[in-house]
Amino acid sequence: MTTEPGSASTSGAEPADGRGYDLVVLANRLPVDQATGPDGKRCWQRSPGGLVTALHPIMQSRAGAWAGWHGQPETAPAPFTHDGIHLHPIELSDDDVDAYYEGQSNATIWPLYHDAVEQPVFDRRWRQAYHSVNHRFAAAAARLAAPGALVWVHDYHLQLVPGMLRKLRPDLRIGFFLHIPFPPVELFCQLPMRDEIMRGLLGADLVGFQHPQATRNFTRLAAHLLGANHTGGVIKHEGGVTTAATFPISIDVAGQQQLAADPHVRARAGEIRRELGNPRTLVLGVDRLDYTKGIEHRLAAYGELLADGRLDPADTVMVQVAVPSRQRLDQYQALRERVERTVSHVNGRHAGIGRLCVHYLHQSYDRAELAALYLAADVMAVTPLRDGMNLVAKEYVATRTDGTGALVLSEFAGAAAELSQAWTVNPHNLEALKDALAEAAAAGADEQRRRMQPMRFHLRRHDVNRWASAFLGQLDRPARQMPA
Ligand code: GDG
Repeated sequence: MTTEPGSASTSGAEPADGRGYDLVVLANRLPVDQATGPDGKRCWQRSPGGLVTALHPIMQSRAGAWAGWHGQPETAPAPFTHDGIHLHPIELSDDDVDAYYEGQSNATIWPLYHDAVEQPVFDRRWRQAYHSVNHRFAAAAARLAAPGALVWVHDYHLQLVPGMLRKLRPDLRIGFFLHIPFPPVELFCQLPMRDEIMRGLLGADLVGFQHPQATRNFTRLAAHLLGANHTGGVIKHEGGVTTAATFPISIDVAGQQQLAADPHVRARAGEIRRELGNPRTLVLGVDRLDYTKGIEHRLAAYGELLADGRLDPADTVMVQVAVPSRQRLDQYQALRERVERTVSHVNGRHAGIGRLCVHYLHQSYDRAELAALYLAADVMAVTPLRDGMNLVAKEYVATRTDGTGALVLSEFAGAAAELSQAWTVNPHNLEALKDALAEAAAAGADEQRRRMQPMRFHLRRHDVNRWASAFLGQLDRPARQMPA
């Protein structure tokens, strides 16, 4: 569904009774993107993605509001209603985008929280911007929330918000969910903002993580840095109580299965295989072009398998979708150059006329095309060096409704805790990665089904709706009912 920016239909963002909203979601981005409609006019379109899909029905039934950036460094549009959700754009200037978003969020916190697989950059100016943008979000939530409302804050961009909001509105129940890993004490302590971030997070009643290791890292840090007491995930600090718990995110499994059954998607999967010359083995990678995703490790392993003769370049093809991401940052530009060099190296050595070994696609695709790729792929290679969850792995499993397909999955993806029947691997161990890819490529349909079936069973019971209800259900519980 689309709505014109600034049109009359966008009014009514404030509740008529002026009481405020019972559920407020804060995330760096609003759940809509600006697009051009069929009539050539600018409009808003719901963003793709599980978070939006999961929260949509809950937001509608609870009279929810969502505050976030609309994606352009310019004056924020007036609040508007889209698809039954009240949207409140938060303004970011050019400098904010530079310092809060690209700097502190994506050049300091992102690499540090991912095991510092790239060197985090520290800059005082970015920290000031992070503080001031976080305050802008907290102030917006304080204005929007009804008395006693639930406020759900998302991700590493907004870690100071719970503490700031607690001061502004002590009546609220505040939840925070971190979509990325939470690092161990030794790494976190490098952060010049470490105390401020911990105090910010401890402003929440409930802090959720993707993986039990992240939850443990957080409770240990609270004790180590701030001397907080903790038992069984319940942290007591300066008169407040925060529960830390694990809520592994998931996908819209039913929606993914529907896509997998769509005749157009199935036909497209067949067409993709034909266009690739009907290979015996199609290996697929789908990632944002990010240094955490282990794309180089995967390409190196694949190249060596071709060179060793363990995979035959005449009947094996790899498709690597590398969705453009954070392109203004130096580390991402350097990664792109390295990946593109490796792709041409593998193709230069093993391709033939009219027969590539690696199809590298630095583009983004719609969900139907991705689903067709998942259906077409014999082996799905998900090899991050560190990943909060990795939804691509779950999407692949959910799409393979006939139980075929082989998932090679890094043990450093949060998803590995649930998808344990995959070929799990340490992507830093090149020989192990080569073995996992070769074994997955050689697996017969029985072996594939034996592994896929329990993973599919698990996902059907743990979809994104269950994730959202579990988090909000726990947040909604009065504090005295929290485990002591
Ligand atoms: C962060 C954490 C955590 C991919 N290409 C296209 C496209 N996608 C979709 C996939 C998938 C999503 O993007 C990627 O999610 P991931 O989980 O794999 O990775 P991050 O972007 O790094 O997400 C991660 C996640 O948050 C959720 O908590 O799992 O660990 O890093 O759904 O299908 N979507 C479209 N076009 C594409 O070309 N529309």
